[in-house]
Amino acid sequence: MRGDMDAVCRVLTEKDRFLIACHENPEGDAIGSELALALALRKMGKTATVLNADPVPGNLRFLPGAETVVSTEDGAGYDVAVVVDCGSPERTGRVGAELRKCPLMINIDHHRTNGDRGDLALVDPDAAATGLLIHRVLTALRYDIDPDVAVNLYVAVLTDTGSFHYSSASPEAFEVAGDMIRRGVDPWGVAEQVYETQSAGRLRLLGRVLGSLEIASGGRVASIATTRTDLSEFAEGKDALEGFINYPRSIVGVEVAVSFREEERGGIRVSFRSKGRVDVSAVAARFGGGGHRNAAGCTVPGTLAEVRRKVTEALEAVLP
Ligand SMILES: [Mn+2]
Repeated sequence: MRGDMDAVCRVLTEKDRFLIACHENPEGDAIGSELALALALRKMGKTATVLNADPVPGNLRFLPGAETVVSTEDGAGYDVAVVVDCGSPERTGRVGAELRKCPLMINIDHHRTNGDRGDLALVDPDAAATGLLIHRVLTALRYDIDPDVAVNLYVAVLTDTGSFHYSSASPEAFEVAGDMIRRGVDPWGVAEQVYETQSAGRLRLLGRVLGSLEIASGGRVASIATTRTDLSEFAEGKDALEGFINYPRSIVGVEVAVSFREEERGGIRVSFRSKGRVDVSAVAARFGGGGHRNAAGCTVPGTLAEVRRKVTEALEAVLP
Protein backbone atom coordinates (compact mmCIF):
# COMPACT_ATOMS: atom_id res chain seq x y z
CA MET A 1 0.00 0.00 0.00
CA ARG A 2 1.38 3.35 -1.02
CA GLY A 3 1.55 5.92 1.74
CA ASP A 4 2.36 6.09 5.36
CA MET A 5 -0.11 4.53 7.76
CA ASP A 6 1.90 5.75 10.77
CA ALA A 7 1.80 9.38 9.62
CA VAL A 8 -1.95 9.22 8.94
CA CYS A 9 -2.62 7.67 12.35
CA ARG A 10 -0.50 10.35 14.03
CA VAL A 11 -2.49 13.11 12.32
CA LEU A 12 -5.83 11.46 13.21
CA THR A 13 -4.69 11.16 16.83
CA GLU A 14 -3.12 14.59 17.26
CA LYS A 15 -5.40 16.91 15.26
CA ASP A 16 -8.91 17.89 16.35
CA ARG A 17 -10.98 19.24 13.48
CA PHE A 18 -11.56 17.10 10.37
CA LEU A 19 -13.44 17.92 7.18
CA ILE A 20 -14.27 14.71 5.29
CA ALA A 21 -15.46 14.46 1.69
CA CYS A 22 -15.98 11.93 -1.08
CA HIS A 23 -16.63 12.07 -4.83
CA GLU A 24 -19.70 13.45 -6.59
CA ASN A 25 -22.58 11.00 -7.12
CA PRO A 26 -21.53 9.04 -4.03
CA GLU A 27 -22.34 5.35 -3.54
CA GLY A 28 -22.06 2.88 -0.69
CA ASP A 29 -18.28 2.73 -0.44
CA ALA A 30 -17.85 6.51 -0.49
CA ILE A 31 -20.62 7.21 2.04
CA GLY A 32 -19.83 4.20 4.26
CA SER A 33 -16.12 5.11 4.35
CA GLU A 34 -16.59 8.75 5.27
CA LEU A 35 -19.31 8.04 7.85
CA ALA A 36 -17.28 5.24 9.49
CA LEU A 37 -14.30 7.56 9.79
CA ALA A 38 -16.40 10.52 10.99
CA LEU A 39 -18.25 8.47 13.65
CA ALA A 40 -14.98 7.00 14.92
CA LEU A 41 -13.31 10.41 15.12
CA ARG A 42 -16.35 11.84 16.97
CA LYS A 43 -16.18 8.95 19.47
CA MET A 44 -12.52 9.92 19.95
CA GLY A 45 -13.77 13.34 21.04
CA LYS A 46 -12.97 15.17 17.82
CA THR A 47 -14.96 17.34 15.44
CA ALA A 48 -15.59 15.55 12.14
CA THR A 49 -17.81 17.09 9.48
CA VAL A 50 -18.80 15.22 6.35
CA LEU A 51 -19.18 17.70 3.46
CA ASN A 52 -20.42 16.32 0.14
CA ALA A 53 -21.26 17.95 -3.17
CA ASP A 54 -24.25 15.60 -3.63
CA PRO A 55 -26.82 14.29 -1.16
CA VAL A 56 -26.70 10.81 0.37
CA PRO A 57 -28.62 8.44 -1.98
CA GLY A 58 -32.03 7.41 -0.60
CA ASN A 59 -31.08 3.76 -0.03
CA LEU A 60 -28.11 4.80 2.15
CA ARG A 61 -29.94 7.29 4.38
CA PHE A 62 -30.45 4.58 7.02
CA LEU A 63 -26.70 4.53 7.68
CA PRO A 64 -25.79 5.84 11.14
CA GLY A 65 -24.45 9.39 10.75
CA ALA A 66 -26.03 9.94 7.30
CA GLU A 67 -28.28 12.64 8.80
CA THR A 68 -25.17 14.64 9.74
CA VAL A 69 -23.81 15.02 6.17
CA VAL A 70 -23.80 18.68 5.11
CA SER A 71 -23.76 20.25 1.65
CA THR A 72 -22.15 23.57 2.64
CA GLU A 73 -19.45 24.34 5.19
CA ASP A 74 -16.59 26.80 5.50
CA GLY A 75 -13.32 24.86 5.34
CA ALA A 76 -11.50 27.56 7.30
CA GLY A 77 -10.99 26.48 10.89
CA TYR A 78 -10.50 22.79 10.11
CA ASP A 79 -7.09 21.20 10.72
CA VAL A 80 -7.30 18.37 8.23
CA ALA A 81 -9.20 17.52 5.05
CA VAL A 82 -9.75 13.80 4.44
CA VAL A 83 -10.76 12.82 0.92
CA VAL A 84 -12.02 9.24 0.53
CA ASP A 85 -12.70 7.02 -2.50
CA CYS A 86 -11.61 9.68 -5.02
CA GLY A 87 -9.33 8.76 -7.94
CA SER A 88 -8.41 12.42 -7.77
CA PRO A 89 -9.33 15.01 -5.09
CA GLU A 90 -10.86 17.11 -7.90
CA ARG A 91 -13.66 14.54 -7.99
CA THR A 92 -15.07 16.01 -4.78
CA GLY A 93 -16.65 18.62 -7.10
CA ARG A 94 -17.75 21.99 -5.78
CA VAL A 95 -16.67 21.26 -2.16
CA GLY A 96 -13.02 20.98 -3.26
CA ALA A 97 -12.43 24.69 -2.63
CA GLU A 98 -13.39 24.30 1.06
CA LEU A 99 -11.14 21.23 1.42
CA ARG A 100 -8.20 23.16 0.04
CA LYS A 101 -8.56 25.72 2.85
CA CYS A 102 -7.36 23.03 5.30
CA PRO A 103 -3.61 23.11 6.00
CA LEU A 104 -3.32 19.33 5.53
CA MET A 105 -5.01 16.88 3.14
CA ILE A 106 -5.17 13.11 3.58
CA ASN A 107 -6.18 11.01 0.59
CA ILE A 108 -7.58 7.51 1.29
CA ASP A 109 -8.48 5.58 -1.84
CA HIS A 110 -8.31 2.39 -3.88
CA HIS A 111 -8.64 3.71 -7.43
CA ARG A 112 -5.82 2.75 -9.77
CA THR A 113 -5.79 6.18 -11.40
CA ASN A 114 -5.18 7.99 -8.09
CA GLY A 115 -2.62 10.74 -8.68
CA ASP A 116 -1.51 10.34 -5.05
CA ARG A 117 -2.21 13.98 -4.38
CA GLY A 118 -2.73 15.25 -0.88
CA ASP A 119 -0.07 15.70 1.77
CA LEU A 120 -0.56 12.16 3.05
CA ALA A 121 -1.99 9.31 1.01
CA LEU A 122 -3.15 5.79 1.72
CA VAL A 123 -3.79 4.32 -1.68
CA ASP A 124 -4.18 0.61 -2.36
CA PRO A 125 -5.61 -0.32 -5.76
CA ASP A 126 -5.83 -3.95 -4.60
CA ALA A 127 -8.23 -3.11 -1.79
CA ALA A 128 -11.77 -4.15 -2.67
CA ALA A 129 -13.21 -1.00 -1.10
CA THR A 130 -12.04 2.23 0.47
CA GLY A 131 -13.98 0.98 3.50
CA LEU A 132 -11.29 -1.68 3.95
CA LEU A 133 -8.64 1.05 4.10
CA ILE A 134 -10.70 2.87 6.75
CA HIS A 135 -10.90 -0.47 8.60
CA ARG A 136 -7.10 -0.80 8.42
CA VAL A 137 -6.72 2.75 9.78
CA LEU A 138 -9.16 2.13 12.66
CA THR A 139 -7.40 -1.16 13.43
CA ALA A 140 -4.02 0.60 13.48
CA LEU A 141 -5.54 3.18 15.83
CA ARG A 142 -6.74 0.28 18.05
CA TYR A 143 -10.26 1.70 17.73
CA ASP A 144 -12.85 -0.72 19.09
CA ILE A 145 -15.35 -0.81 16.22
CA ASP A 146 -18.89 -0.19 17.47
CA PRO A 147 -22.09 -1.31 15.65
CA ASP A 148 -22.64 2.14 14.02
CA VAL A 149 -19.17 2.17 12.50
CA ALA A 150 -19.50 -1.54 11.65
CA VAL A 151 -22.62 -1.11 9.52
CA ASN A 152 -20.97 1.70 7.55
CA LEU A 153 -17.89 -0.41 6.86
CA TYR A 154 -20.04 -3.42 5.99
CA VAL A 155 -22.05 -1.41 3.44
CA ALA A 156 -18.83 -0.01 1.93
CA VAL A 157 -17.50 -3.52 1.34
CA LEU A 158 -20.88 -5.01 0.35
CA THR A 159 -21.60 -2.42 -2.34
CA ASP A 160 -18.11 -2.05 -3.82
CA THR A 161 -17.78 -5.83 -4.28
CA GLY A 162 -21.24 -6.00 -5.88
CA SER A 163 -22.49 -8.07 -2.94
CA PHE A 164 -19.29 -10.14 -3.15
CA HIS A 165 -19.90 -10.94 -6.84
CA TYR A 166 -16.84 -9.15 -8.26
CA SER A 167 -13.30 -10.48 -8.57
CA SER A 168 -12.30 -7.73 -6.13
CA ALA A 169 -14.08 -9.70 -3.34
CA SER A 170 -10.85 -10.56 -1.52
CA PRO A 171 -10.30 -12.63 1.61
CA GLU A 172 -9.95 -9.29 3.44
CA ALA A 173 -13.40 -8.22 2.17
CA PHE A 174 -15.01 -11.41 3.51
CA GLU A 175 -13.03 -11.26 6.76
CA VAL A 176 -13.97 -7.65 7.49
CA ALA A 177 -17.61 -8.29 6.53
CA GLY A 178 -17.65 -11.33 8.81
CA ASP A 179 -16.14 -9.35 11.66
CA MET A 180 -18.69 -6.57 11.19
CA ILE A 181 -21.49 -9.15 11.44
CA ARG A 182 -19.89 -10.38 14.67
CA ARG A 183 -20.05 -6.77 15.85
CA GLY A 184 -23.78 -6.54 15.32
CA VAL A 185 -24.51 -5.97 11.61
CA ASP A 186 -27.64 -7.76 10.35
CA PRO A 187 -26.92 -8.86 6.75
CA TRP A 188 -30.54 -9.26 5.68
CA GLY A 189 -31.59 -6.01 7.36
CA VAL A 190 -28.82 -4.17 5.51
CA ALA A 191 -29.55 -5.89 2.18
CA GLU A 192 -33.21 -4.99 2.48
CA GLN A 193 -32.33 -1.31 3.10
CA VAL A 194 -29.69 -1.10 0.38
CA TYR A 195 -31.25 -3.22 -2.35
CA GLU A 196 -34.99 -3.57 -1.71
CA THR A 197 -36.20 -0.03 -1.22
CA GLN A 198 -36.73 1.08 -4.78
CA SER A 199 -39.77 3.07 -5.81
CA ALA A 200 -42.27 1.86 -8.40
CA GLY A 201 -41.08 4.80 -10.52
CA ARG A 202 -37.55 3.46 -10.51
CA LEU A 203 -38.73 0.05 -11.70
CA ARG A 204 -40.74 1.72 -14.49
CA LEU A 205 -37.67 3.79 -15.38
CA LEU A 206 -35.70 0.52 -15.59
CA GLY A 207 -38.27 -0.74 -18.10
CA ARG A 208 -37.77 2.39 -20.22
CA VAL A 209 -33.97 2.25 -20.03
CA LEU A 210 -33.85 -1.46 -20.89
CA GLY A 211 -35.85 -0.56 -23.98
CA SER A 212 -32.79 1.38 -25.17
CA LEU A 213 -30.63 -1.78 -25.17
CA GLU A 214 -28.24 -2.04 -28.10
CA ILE A 215 -25.91 -4.95 -28.79
CA ALA A 216 -22.76 -4.27 -30.81
CA SER A 217 -19.43 -5.82 -31.75
CA GLY A 218 -20.79 -9.28 -32.46
CA GLY A 219 -22.59 -9.49 -29.14
CA ARG A 220 -19.63 -8.48 -26.99
CA VAL A 221 -20.74 -4.94 -26.15
CA ALA A 222 -24.18 -4.14 -24.73
CA SER A 223 -25.28 -0.61 -23.94
CA ILE A 224 -28.21 1.24 -22.43
CA ALA A 225 -29.00 4.95 -22.52
CA THR A 226 -30.94 7.34 -20.32
CA THR A 227 -32.14 10.70 -21.54
CA ARG A 228 -32.94 13.69 -19.37
CA THR A 229 -36.57 13.21 -20.45
CA ASP A 230 -36.53 9.64 -19.08
CA LEU A 231 -35.40 10.85 -15.65
CA SER A 232 -37.90 13.70 -15.49
CA GLU A 233 -40.83 11.64 -16.82
CA PHE A 234 -40.45 9.09 -14.04
CA ALA A 235 -39.58 11.81 -11.49
CA GLU A 236 -36.40 9.99 -10.56
CA GLY A 237 -32.93 11.37 -9.82
CA LYS A 238 -29.79 10.07 -11.49
CA ASP A 239 -28.93 7.89 -8.47
CA ALA A 240 -31.97 5.80 -9.45
CA LEU A 241 -29.83 4.45 -12.31
CA GLU A 242 -27.37 2.75 -9.95
CA GLY A 243 -27.18 -0.92 -10.87
CA PHE A 244 -29.06 -0.72 -14.18
CA ILE A 245 -25.80 -1.42 -16.02
CA ASN A 246 -25.65 -4.90 -14.49
CA TYR A 247 -28.52 -6.02 -16.75
CA PRO A 248 -26.69 -5.55 -20.08
CA ARG A 249 -23.55 -7.05 -18.54
CA SER A 250 -25.50 -10.15 -17.51
CA ILE A 251 -26.19 -11.05 -21.15
CA VAL A 252 -24.37 -14.20 -22.24
CA GLY A 253 -21.42 -13.39 -24.50
CA VAL A 254 -21.20 -9.72 -23.46
CA GLU A 255 -17.70 -8.61 -22.41
CA VAL A 256 -18.43 -4.95 -21.69
CA ALA A 257 -21.61 -3.15 -20.70
CA VAL A 258 -21.92 0.59 -21.18
CA SER A 259 -24.45 3.03 -19.77
CA PHE A 260 -24.90 6.46 -21.35
CA ARG A 261 -26.67 9.24 -19.48
CA GLU A 262 -27.44 12.74 -20.71
CA GLU A 263 -25.99 15.28 -18.26
CA GLU A 264 -27.96 18.36 -17.23
CA ARG A 265 -25.02 20.62 -18.06
CA GLY A 266 -24.44 18.98 -21.44
CA GLY A 267 -22.35 16.02 -22.53
CA ILE A 268 -22.86 12.37 -21.73
CA ARG A 269 -21.85 10.50 -18.60
CA VAL A 270 -20.51 7.11 -19.66
CA SER A 271 -20.15 4.15 -17.27
CA PHE A 272 -18.40 0.91 -18.17
CA ARG A 273 -18.60 -2.54 -16.60
CA SER A 274 -16.36 -5.34 -17.82
CA LYS A 275 -16.61 -9.05 -17.17
CA GLY A 276 -12.82 -9.01 -16.69
CA ARG A 277 -11.10 -9.54 -20.03
CA VAL A 278 -11.26 -5.90 -21.11
CA ASP A 279 -9.63 -3.16 -18.99
CA VAL A 280 -12.34 -0.49 -19.19
CA SER A 281 -10.36 2.01 -17.06
CA ALA A 282 -7.99 2.33 -20.06
CA VAL A 283 -10.93 3.09 -22.37
CA ALA A 284 -12.37 5.61 -19.89
CA ALA A 285 -8.94 7.23 -19.57
CA ARG A 286 -8.90 7.84 -23.35
CA PHE A 287 -11.92 10.11 -22.77
CA GLY A 288 -10.42 11.82 -19.71
CA GLY A 289 -12.05 9.53 -17.14
CA GLY A 290 -10.79 6.67 -15.01
CA GLY A 291 -11.72 3.97 -12.56
CA HIS A 292 -10.97 0.30 -12.13
CA ARG A 293 -10.24 -2.53 -14.56
CA ASN A 294 -13.85 -3.77 -14.35
CA ALA A 295 -15.70 -0.55 -13.56
CA ALA A 296 -14.87 2.86 -14.96
CA GLY A 297 -16.45 6.04 -16.21
CA CYS A 298 -15.95 9.28 -18.11
CA THR A 299 -17.88 12.31 -19.30
CA VAL A 300 -17.80 12.90 -23.05
CA PRO A 301 -19.02 16.03 -24.85
CA GLY A 302 -21.52 15.55 -27.69
CA THR A 303 -24.99 14.16 -28.29
CA LEU A 304 -26.11 10.74 -27.11
CA ALA A 305 -25.84 9.28 -30.62
CA GLU A 306 -22.37 10.76 -31.26
CA VAL A 307 -20.96 9.62 -27.93
CA ARG A 308 -22.52 6.16 -28.26
CA ARG A 309 -20.78 5.72 -31.63
CA LYS A 310 -17.39 7.12 -30.48
CA VAL A 311 -17.28 5.02 -27.32
CA THR A 312 -18.37 1.84 -29.11
CA GLU A 313 -15.57 2.38 -31.66
CA ALA A 314 -13.01 2.85 -28.88
CA LEU A 315 -14.22 -0.40 -27.28
CA GLU A 316 -14.04 -2.28 -30.61
CA ALA A 317 -10.32 -1.46 -30.72
CA VAL A 318 -9.58 -3.15 -27.40
CA LEU A 319 -11.91 -6.17 -27.50
CA PRO A 320 -10.14 -9.53 -27.38
MN1 LIG B 1 -14.78 2.56 -3.80
